[in-house]
Amino acid sequence: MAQPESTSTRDTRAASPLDVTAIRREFPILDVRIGNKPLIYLDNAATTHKPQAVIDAVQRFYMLQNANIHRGVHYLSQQATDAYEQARIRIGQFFNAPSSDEIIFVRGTTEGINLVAHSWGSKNLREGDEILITEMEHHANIVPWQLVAERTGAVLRVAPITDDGELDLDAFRARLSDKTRLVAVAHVSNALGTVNPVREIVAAARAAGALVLLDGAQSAPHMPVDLQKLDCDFFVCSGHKMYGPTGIGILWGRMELLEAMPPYEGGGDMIEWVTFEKTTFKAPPTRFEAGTPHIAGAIGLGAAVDFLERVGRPALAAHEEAITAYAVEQLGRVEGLSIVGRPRHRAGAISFVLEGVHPHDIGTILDSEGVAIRAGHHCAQPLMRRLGLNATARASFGLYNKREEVDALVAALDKVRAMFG
Ligand code: 7TS
Repeated sequence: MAQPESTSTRDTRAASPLDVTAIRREFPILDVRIGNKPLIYLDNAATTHKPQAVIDAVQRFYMLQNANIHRGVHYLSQQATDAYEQARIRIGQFFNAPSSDEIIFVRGTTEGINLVAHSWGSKNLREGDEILITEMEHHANIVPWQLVAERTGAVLRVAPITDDGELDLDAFRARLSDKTRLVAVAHVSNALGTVNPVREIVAAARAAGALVLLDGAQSAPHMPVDLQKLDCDFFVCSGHKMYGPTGIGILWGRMELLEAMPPYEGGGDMIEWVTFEKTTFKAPPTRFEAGTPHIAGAIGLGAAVDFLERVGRPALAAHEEAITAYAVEQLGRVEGLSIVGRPRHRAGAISFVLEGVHPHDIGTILDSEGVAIRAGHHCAQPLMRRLGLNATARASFGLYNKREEVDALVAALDKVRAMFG
């Protein structure tokens, strides 16, 4: 397909040192055809595809290393344990965690937040204490706090966003007080693509004496994440959104906080000593990994971070920034289309509505053109309410997307418009 000239100040080809054609060859699923059309996959905020290296790592585990971990003295058990623990070390390095013992394997972002809410929340929250979130949170960063607030008598407070879909920093600061125990914020909004100002958020929270949990589900796939620079207290993300397997993710927490936190679930592996009267628990991370974990998933996530290191996160971020800017510009030209949210700093996702067409109809018609996007409330119903919408259509980008795919999206949207004339 011919590439149209862009009027964008950022040219993807010039700005991107990524060899997207070569990268695409590493993703077998990108060859799948939807009917007789090539797959145009723009639903990366929901989940990303897996490169061959990740698929191979998972397959290699089941073919050559499969055994339960931490328990056996036999060869395979030691192989499996080594591979699992090596993955933890590599993931710790990838995020520049002070120690890989601070990396806890969980099912994903949702479980990571629930773990903190249950374990840290139940121990530290008292009646009248406050948890501060924002209007743009995913349900995974709302509901666990509501549940712990109900149990403890703590209060959930919400910082508003501006009409551009950015956090209103002054209002955020105004909601902080000596009652605020924890601030829980999306690093990047899944619905709007807004990149939140972490430095300012952390500084303000610290000044109020509150801890900060960052929901990194939508940042870890798109930008370098350096936990020591971010200076937050907890960070959670999902493997499946960063080119790794489903059912695995990480919770990172500062060791002094983790050490003081009670277990989240009880069972095998997390104990030191059990009697019917009393049980003592291992140190983190094992204390928080009861039962047989997703061993293959952790190893697959290790392969995913190796893949991202090889590609290079600054290059990936530059490529995605350019393609997203190009998409904002091209979508802006579609008659009757409004982009929802105009954040100054955006990563990965663009939400939009088309006059007179329900987002679900947009999604269905685009699907018949081979274009996969998402339509709905994006698990952010309070945000939709704030925006006065029931739903949006959302295109979200990954490192393998190219300009021609944005052009195909726009061409398919023109067909939608023609149908609804
Ligand atoms: N937080 C954010 C910011 C997210 O985008 C998501 C998933 C989650 C938490 C939950 O992640 P999980 O892996 O535990 O499910 N977001 C989306 C989405 O935007 N479309 O599908 C899932």
